[in-house]
Amino acid sequence: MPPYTITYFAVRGRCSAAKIMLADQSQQWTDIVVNFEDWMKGDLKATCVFGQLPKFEDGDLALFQSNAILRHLGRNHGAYGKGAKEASLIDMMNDGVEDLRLKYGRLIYQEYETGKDQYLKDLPDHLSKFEAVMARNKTGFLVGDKVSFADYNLFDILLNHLVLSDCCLDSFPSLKSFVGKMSARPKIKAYTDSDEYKKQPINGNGKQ
Ligand code: GTS
Repeated sequence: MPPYTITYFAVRGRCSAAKIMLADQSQQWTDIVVNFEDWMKGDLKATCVFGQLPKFEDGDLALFQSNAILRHLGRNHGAYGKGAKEASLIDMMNDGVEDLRLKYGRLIYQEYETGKDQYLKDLPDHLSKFEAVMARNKTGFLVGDKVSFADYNLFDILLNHLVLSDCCLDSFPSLKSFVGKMSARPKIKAYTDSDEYKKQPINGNGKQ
């Protein structure tokens, strides 16, 4: 039995970064896929701490909140920096990814038809912050010289943005190189090439 279980809807959504991380760290997990009709019955929702998925189980530990899940995996698999300072910087960068993910989610779920042009105009300003950190660090990772959970999270949200606009990284050489190198990591490539990954839509409303 794999040690981890992930309960979520049939989308990549907020689980994709964790799954990419698990694949890259040679970990296995069991997926429990919840369909919307079952979710609407409310029984599972009532058991979720914040009434939402994803739910992540590591043995008898049940976790909610996708970023708490990433942090847990960072601790379990040595992807949380070397020492307290790096860990704090990784937290900071992951919070920056969360800010971008929230903006992306607002576009996808609330403003896709009316807000896409403006979103793409504003995007370089957001990406430039990550570009600066990545360029300054020079290791190909956000913090330190080893991949962290924040890198997997950034990688995942950048993949979503490349679907939104395939040229969005053209002015950001460090981010473009980061995505190229992360995509080429053999276990990530095997996972993102898999039917399991490809068959799932990025978002629940089919917009991307
Ligand atoms: N902050 C939470 C996290 O990061 O895990 C947000 C979780 C969340 O928004 N879950 C949505 C949900 O459960 C699904 S998704 O947005 O991740 O696709 N929605 C159903 C509901 O009843 O709220």
